[in-house]
Amino acid sequence: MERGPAAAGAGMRYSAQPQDMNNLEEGVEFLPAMNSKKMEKRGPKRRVVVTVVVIVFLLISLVTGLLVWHFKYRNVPVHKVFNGHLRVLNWDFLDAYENSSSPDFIMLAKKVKSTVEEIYRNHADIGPYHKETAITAFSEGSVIAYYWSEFHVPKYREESLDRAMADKQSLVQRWNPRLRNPLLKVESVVAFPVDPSIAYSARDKSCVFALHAKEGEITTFTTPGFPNSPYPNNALCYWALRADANSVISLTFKTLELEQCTDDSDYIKVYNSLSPVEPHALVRLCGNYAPSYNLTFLSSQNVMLVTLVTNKEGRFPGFKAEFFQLPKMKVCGGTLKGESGTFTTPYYPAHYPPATDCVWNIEVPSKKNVKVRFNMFFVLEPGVPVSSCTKDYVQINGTKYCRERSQFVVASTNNKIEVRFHSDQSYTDTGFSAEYLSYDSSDPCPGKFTCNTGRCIDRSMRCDGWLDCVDGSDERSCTCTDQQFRCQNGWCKPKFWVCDNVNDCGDNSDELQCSCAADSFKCNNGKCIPDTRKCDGKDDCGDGSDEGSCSNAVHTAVPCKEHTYKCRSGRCISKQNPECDGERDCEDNSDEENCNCGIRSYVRKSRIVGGQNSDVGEWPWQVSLHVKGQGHICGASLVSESWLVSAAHCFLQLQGIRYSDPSLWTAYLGLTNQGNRNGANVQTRKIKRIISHPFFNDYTYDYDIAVVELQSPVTFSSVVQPICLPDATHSFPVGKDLWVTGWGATVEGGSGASILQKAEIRLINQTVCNELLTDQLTPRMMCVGILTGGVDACQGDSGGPLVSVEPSNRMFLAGVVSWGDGCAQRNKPGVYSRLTSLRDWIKEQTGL
Ligand code: 4AZ
Repeated sequence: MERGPAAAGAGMRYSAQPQDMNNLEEGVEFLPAMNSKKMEKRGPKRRVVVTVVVIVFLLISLVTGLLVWHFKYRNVPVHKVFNGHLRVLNWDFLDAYENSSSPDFIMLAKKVKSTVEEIYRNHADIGPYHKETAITAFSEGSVIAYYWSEFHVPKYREESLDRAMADKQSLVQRWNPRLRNPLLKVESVVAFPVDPSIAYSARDKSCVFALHAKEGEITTFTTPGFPNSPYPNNALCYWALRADANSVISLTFKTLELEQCTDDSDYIKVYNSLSPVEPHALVRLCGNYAPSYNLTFLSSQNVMLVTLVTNKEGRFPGFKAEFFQLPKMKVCGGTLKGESGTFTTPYYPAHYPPATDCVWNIEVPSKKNVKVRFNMFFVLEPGVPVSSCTKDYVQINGTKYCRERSQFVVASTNNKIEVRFHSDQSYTDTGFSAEYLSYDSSDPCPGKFTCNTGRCIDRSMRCDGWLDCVDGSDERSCTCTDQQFRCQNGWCKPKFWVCDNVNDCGDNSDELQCSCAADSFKCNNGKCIPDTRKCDGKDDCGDGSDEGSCSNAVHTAVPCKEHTYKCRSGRCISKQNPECDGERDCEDNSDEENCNCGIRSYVRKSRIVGGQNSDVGEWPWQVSLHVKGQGHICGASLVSESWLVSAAHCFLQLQGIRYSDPSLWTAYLGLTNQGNRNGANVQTRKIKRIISHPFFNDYTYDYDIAVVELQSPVTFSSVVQPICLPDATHSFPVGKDLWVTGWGATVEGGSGASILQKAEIRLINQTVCNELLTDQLTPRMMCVGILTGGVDACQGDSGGPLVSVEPSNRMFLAGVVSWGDGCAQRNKPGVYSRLTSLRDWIKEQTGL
């Protein structure tokens, strides 16, 4: 807008120009035109002069152009910094070398510096461009010196400098005839280019720390100000860690909370060297990690460097880390004999050290065969092509294994097997935990089914519809039972998976018979409507699903129906599940209010695979309700600072005890392990009020819901967060995977778990489930489970959350654990109170 008048002004000035020129023409007297005849008369002499002048002029222009190009473009100096290290052979290490201001350090640094400068001088591609070198540290062996060197090199010489610096043959000490015995004998000079911004700030000593491990002690260090104030912005911090000679360092980050990872976010890098060079980087960390995530790293020598690089914004707590020294590992691997046994990568589950090679020679009794089962396998390194294992790997019978893998088995056809492990200089992972077993070649899995991969699985898993063998061999050549549906590709799947909107067969044949005609739309409730009625602003399905996910839908007001979302203003919008999805759908933004819920604080979860133990902070809304003298009785979900949602049946009078009396109960929040109720992050609250639904029927368990008010509000933290309550119109489609959590019995009739358990289960069609559960379902209930059995909630899980991860990644409370016909039995899914049917009552009671 501001450019308008100026442009108009400019236009006016230009349009005035012809007029001005006319004015000028009036007063200007032109010289008389040259006479061509006169020119000719002056003859060839004049022509030669003109030609010479023109040629000279052209030559001057050419030279000037070349000079400008040379100085401005070709000769433009590039600023380059290299980090490196070298070994001094004829020198002994002194403790004083750990202190860069000690006279001993300064003296040796001077000598090393002049040796490095001499090496550079002797190389035509390096010497002329060298500006400065500084020695930053020394470590044992005899003496290893760490340095950085700065160069100013013209652009066209940059490549040859890079090549010379990367070539170990060129960075060698030349024999100098003047100095028969050089003062310092150096070898293994290596250098790597670094980002100049990192190298430069190393000169600022305000965030540089040097620490030496003390024998038998753990040394702790933190980011500046941790935990009371955030670490500084625009900072570069260095922690040089050292241990005694012949020791290695074990470093563990106890807590780590940095800015969420993006390309230019704050990060920590740990190096297996005192030089921050990429080929020696062990790990790059950003974001936050669950406390149970293993963040222990091992060095291969007695030094390590931790760097923190921060950008100009953000306030994050930082880290607390500890390290100690260990004797250097002498051998890795060995001979393993016997029927069976276990072995792991060094220091498992800590990250294995870099530059390590181990060989295990396994031998079981003759006449038997041997197989190795990897129960955990994390050998993941960034930058490795998908189809190969070029860096760290495990090798058996000539095949290399790397990356993250779920349980796998490698078998041998005789009684011996050799397992090799290799880690290179950079980036390490947690490694593997494996067992070896001898087996009879005629019966590799006694009492079990043998997958084609060699893995043994329970016989009950054969032909149950689930792919338990990674190659699917447990589901091949099956005869489908009465309760199974035969897919077109021959697989057998439980009949209840048919028409559940999930392609269970793989060829979609379980979803075909139930699809609507070609020009019609299938609603989430199974109803078919003509395509033309989709996204027309009217709820034609009856569940609003035809008006959800309408691309570019303008959420103009539509007539309010049972399944349309009502904004606070009273207007209804056609979008399905608009609450807290990050988009403003209501004019008054009421769909995005009160959305501080359903998000976990920890982004990186622990990599416990196969197990059902939860991580600390994984379900921060999970509450454990205890009764005095009886321990954990029921679960509940935190929905605000002061309110919980639980099941009404938890508060029934039983054996003369009035469980509806609030004074009997204590709520534990932020709890994962029942044995750790006094943990620092656990919050304990007494109960002020218990309000059970007035229609709760203790025979049918209809309306099995209660809201519980805490005596004082909790403080939200990394392990205490509320879950989102869905709107009454929220749709959870049949077939959706949901999570149930609790400390209930792990087998029917068994005892409760001490670690919070989690299970992923599916929402089952209401009609199908009502048939399975002999007509016991009411509209306030829903069935969720795995119909083949084995995964379910159980006694003690009651009152606890059933949550759904929505497309926005926010989690919503879909149900409350209520009842079931036993636990985890085939075709007997668990029954949950349906949150959406009870939502209005929750609002009436709590205002939420
Ligand atoms: C119970 O007794 C209970 N299988 C809770 C859930 C289920 C069964 C029993 C579902 O609290």
